[in-house]
Amino acid sequence: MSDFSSLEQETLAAIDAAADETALEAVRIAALGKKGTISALLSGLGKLPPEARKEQGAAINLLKEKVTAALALRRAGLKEAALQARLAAETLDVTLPARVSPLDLGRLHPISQVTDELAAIFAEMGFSIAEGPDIETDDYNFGKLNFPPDHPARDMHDTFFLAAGASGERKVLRTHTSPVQVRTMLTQKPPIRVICPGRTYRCDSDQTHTPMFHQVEGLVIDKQANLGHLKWILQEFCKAFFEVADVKMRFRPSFFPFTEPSMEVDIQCSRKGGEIRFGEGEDWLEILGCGMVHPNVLRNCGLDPDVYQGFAWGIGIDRIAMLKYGMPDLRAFFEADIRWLTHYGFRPFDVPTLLSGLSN
Ligand code: 2NL
Repeated sequence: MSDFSSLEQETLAAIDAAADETALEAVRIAALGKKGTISALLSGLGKLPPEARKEQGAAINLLKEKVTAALALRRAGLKEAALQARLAAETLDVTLPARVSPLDLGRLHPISQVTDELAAIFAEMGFSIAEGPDIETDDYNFGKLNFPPDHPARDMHDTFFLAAGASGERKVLRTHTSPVQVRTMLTQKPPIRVICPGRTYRCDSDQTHTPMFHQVEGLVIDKQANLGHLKWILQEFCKAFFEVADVKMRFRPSFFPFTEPSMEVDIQCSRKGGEIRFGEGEDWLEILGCGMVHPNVLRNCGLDPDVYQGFAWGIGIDRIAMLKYGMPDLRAFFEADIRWLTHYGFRPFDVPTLLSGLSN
């Protein structure tokens, strides 16, 4: 009589050692598959004499039953272990606080916020927004705006000049947003009411100047546009922007090549304990420049100064943002420090409107 005990031991050991259902299936095929060890024994039975066949047949069948039972047991064990592992891995602690969404974490830069506030204020007064390229021609940035060829603002110290192109034309990084208004006058028929917010560049860097800064300029062109309208618009703007019921303003004569007359505007404020407040107090703070568009500028932009007149103004966005939101250091605006942005930034869905409030 043959002894199948070593085959039995090996097969049962392999069943025990199978780490997962795939490995177990391989063991099953090696023993009970068509070419498996036990199947081979069974198909060898036919060659034996009848007595031996009966005896061996019974022994092989017993082995087969043991192996089949061991396979079933191990398979059930592996299934249960896999289920337990999945349950452990997919456990969800419903008592944990909800994850903070990116919408709650993200912040708008104060410059974006203030630009949106300006858009809301001037949209209410019927202005549209115009934009233009940061890289401008010398003519749009200076020439059309009545800068004499030797004007100091064209000097290397203020203007970033780009290398001359094939035509010999030397472009500049715009030093103000006025070229956007030039483009507007050249392409649109009056009446014109636009504001032009955007980046501007001057080769200047210290505590209160950065080489890139932001400006918003406004332009109104019509047959009767006059200084009375300008004063009213700026008054309404200051009240809306600084969110105060009333504000005193002071217009001082000044000079810009592109306006005549030209004025600088101060607004009333109080300075107590290092804090600036608007709409109260006896101090003055300069916030913008303005004037009637120079007839040469109108002419340069295709408008007849005997038919049309207009006014314009320019404000530094960074500066009024610092004033309104009490940010003491201009340079922090451009340092991309997430702690600063978390402190001074604005929630993206708190869209400023005059109805819901600009800044709350
Ligand atoms: C300032 C002064 C100003 C303008 C900008 C302007 C534009 C055109 C024609 C006439 Cl196309 N004027 N813009 C006018 C007066 C002042 O800005 O100190 N800004 C910070």
